[in-house]
Formats: sequence, structure tokens, C-alpha cells
Amino acid sequence: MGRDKGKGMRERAQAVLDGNWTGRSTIPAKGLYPHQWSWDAAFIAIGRSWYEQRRAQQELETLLAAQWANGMVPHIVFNPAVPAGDYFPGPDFWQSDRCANAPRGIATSGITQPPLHARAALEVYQHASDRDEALGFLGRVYPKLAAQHAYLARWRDVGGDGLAAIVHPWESGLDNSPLWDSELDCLVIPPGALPRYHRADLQHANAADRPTDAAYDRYVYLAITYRDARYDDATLLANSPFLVESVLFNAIYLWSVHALAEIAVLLGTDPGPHREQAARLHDAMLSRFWDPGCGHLFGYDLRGQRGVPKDSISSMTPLLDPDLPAEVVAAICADLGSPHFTAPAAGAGQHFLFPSYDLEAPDFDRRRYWRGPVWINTDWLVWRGLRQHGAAPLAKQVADDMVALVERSGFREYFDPFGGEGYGGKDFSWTAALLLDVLSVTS
Ligand code: 9WN
Repeated sequence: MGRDKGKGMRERAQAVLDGNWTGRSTIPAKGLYPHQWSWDAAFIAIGRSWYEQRRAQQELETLLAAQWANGMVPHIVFNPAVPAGDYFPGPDFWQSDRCANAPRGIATSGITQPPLHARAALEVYQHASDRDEALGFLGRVYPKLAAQHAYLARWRDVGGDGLAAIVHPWESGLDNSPLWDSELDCLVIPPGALPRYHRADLQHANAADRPTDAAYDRYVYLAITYRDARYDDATLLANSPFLVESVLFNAIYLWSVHALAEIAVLLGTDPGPHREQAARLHDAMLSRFWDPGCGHLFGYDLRGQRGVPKDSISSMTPLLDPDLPAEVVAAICADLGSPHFTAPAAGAGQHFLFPSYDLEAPDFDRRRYWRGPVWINTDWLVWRGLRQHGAAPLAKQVADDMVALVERSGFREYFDPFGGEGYGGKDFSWTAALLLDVLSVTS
């Protein structure tokens, strides 16, 4: 890409982030997502850190100010200035104020999201123009990030091997992925268990792009059962009908544990415990997720005691593990280059890398939320992993496609892998933030 073109896109990306800044944090998109989301905040901080250190730090510190006493970082931090009906489920639904662990005076959801924050904090430091200020920031957030990881180790390691389990599709970040279909299909919603509710999302996005009403009923039902148990961790582990070890969640967790070890070194603290945790997670990911027979990594359903043998972008994210064996790296690259993730017959400009789900699976859907479209955040995670393992040509192809998608359709929430049409939210923050990162690293 030419220097001027890159500069223009960088300026537009910054304008998106600045337009979504609330004074303390950044909303993902106007209308559709009017509060602060957890893993969005990490992606946004990484992008912002290339030009605005203070706001990047503040993004993460605002989120971490809402951390629960048990260490959980909630998946949404609600902005009290936003009218109640603007997002569902809002603070009146989650009722975090009824829970002893929740922070006082800040309304949040009662579940978490992929723990990318230690990685984001490290990158904010690495890109900082004022390193002293950034070191102070690391000193403030380190205990909170360590507590976040301790929470996952204490309360979510249901399998006992170090992997963290999620209790809701919203915790996966890939909410409506076909990965969760069988688990959700098994849910029995008792008559009368669901309140009447209004889907605010459909006022801002095309219903054909969003999850169905049947999926929403299941999301809401799960969240209600946790809320009614006041999000008590022990009850959750014993009873939650949805309990899954997600590949993406754990790959991000491992990447962040490595980052926390690096932060500990910068702060002159012992990185040993983090390195031990990383080694354990690495072993567990391989023994639980890697299927050498078929050459894929699959998640695991702890309630059903079975693997989740569906090929999605989640299976590619172990590339984030710096110690991933060469054989596994090769298998992932082969899968990415196969007709499952790269349309064979399509010419340039007709197909964009990487779909979020297997192009050849019967439940692939090119436009519906997480069931096939390209998302810039999952592309970015795979791009980082490919670069780390020296797969430069494939890394370049995906980086070029991220830029091409945004050039074609703007900073949309997600994109059609065939043709590149943009869907979901407009001026979407993590699309802008991660484009800034790609442009900063590659040009
Ligand atoms: C529910 C904000 C969030 C992302 C998720 C994405 C979507 C929310 C929703 O938007 O989820 O948490 O209302 O659909 O799936 O990954 O963090 O961008």
C-alpha cells in the first residue's frame, strides 16, 4: 500500500476511535454497543497505543476498575449515562449490585470474556513514548492482571489441567459460532423461565446478520440462571448447563500469561509463577485440544464429556503459543490454505481471508454473526500467530486482506468472505484499532 493511502487510512482509523471515545473508555460502536466491552478494550488499547499512550492506558484502567473482588474482569462495564433501553441485556438485567463480589457503584455484567488484557498492557508499554509513565501504569495494573489470571485458575480450571472453562457463549467472544450449537440445543428452557424482553440490537443491525431469536432465548436463559445464583462461582461450576473449554479463550489466556511474565520482569518481580503457568497451559492445550489423527485442535465440552469437532477460526489461534510444535503449526497453516478457509476458485478481490468458520461445513453462513464472516480481530490474532511462527507469506496475505476489506467497505464489524460486503456495526472500534496496529507494524 502506498504511503499516502496508508496515512489516509490511519487518520480515518484514529477518527473512528476518537469518535467512539466517551472520556474514560471507548464504545465498540455507536447504537449497537453503547458501553465498554472487555476484550474490545484490549484490542482498542493496542491500536490506540500507537498514537495516544494516555488513552490506551486509561482504556484498560477503566475496565480494571470494574474488576470483581474474586478477580473476574466482567465482559461489559455499563455507562450510567446511557438510557436503560439502549442495550439489552443492560444493568437492570444483570443486577451486579446484588452481588458481594461486584464493585460498588459500577454496574457490570456477571460473566467474563477472553483475557487479552495482560498482552494489551505489555504492548501499551512497548509502544509508549513516555516509558516512565508506562512503567507506572504497568505497576498499577500488574496486581489486577495477576488477580484476573488467579481467578481463572481458581474458579475456571474445572478439568484440573490448567485450562479455563467458559460458562456462556458470550464469554467466548465468538457468541453465535456453530461451535456452541449442540450444547445450546441440549438446553431445556422450563416454561415461564424467560422474561419478556426486547432485542435492542435489531434496531441497529439487520436481523439476517445477527443471532436468531432462538439463540437469544438460550443466551438469556443461561444468564438468568447465573444471575439468580448471584454469580456464585461454586454454584456456577456445579450447575452451569454450559461448560466448555474454548480453544480461542485458552490460546489468548496463554498468550497473556507469557505477557504477564514479561511485565513481571519489567517490574523487577519474579516471573517464575507465570512461566510455570504458561508451561502448564501449553501442555494442557496440546493434550486436550490437539487431535493428531485429523490434524486439528478442537474445544472440549466438559458437561457432555466430548470434543467439539468443528473447524473454525478458533482452532487457528494456538499459533499465539510461541512454543507450539512445528508439526502443529504446519497443520494449522495447511488448514488455513485449504478449501475450508481459502476459497479455491475465487479470484483476487472476490474472496477475503479468513472466514470465521469452515467454508465447506453445512452450517457455514457467509453473513450471520460468527458463523462465517471475516472478523478483523480473529484475522489479527491469526496474523500475529503466523508472524510469530515465521509464516511470512500467509501473514502478508491476511494483512493485505484486512486492509483491502476496510478499503472496500469501511470500518465495519464484520465482512462477507465472498466479495467483502460489510455487515453489523459501522465505525467499529476494534476494526479501526487493529488496522492501526497492522499499518504500524507493516509500513
Ligand atoms: C454480547 C462488543 C461485543 C463483542 C463480542 C461480540 C458482540 C455482544 C452482543 O459484541 O457481543 O457480548 O451484543 O452481541 O460477539 O465479541 O465483544 O463488540
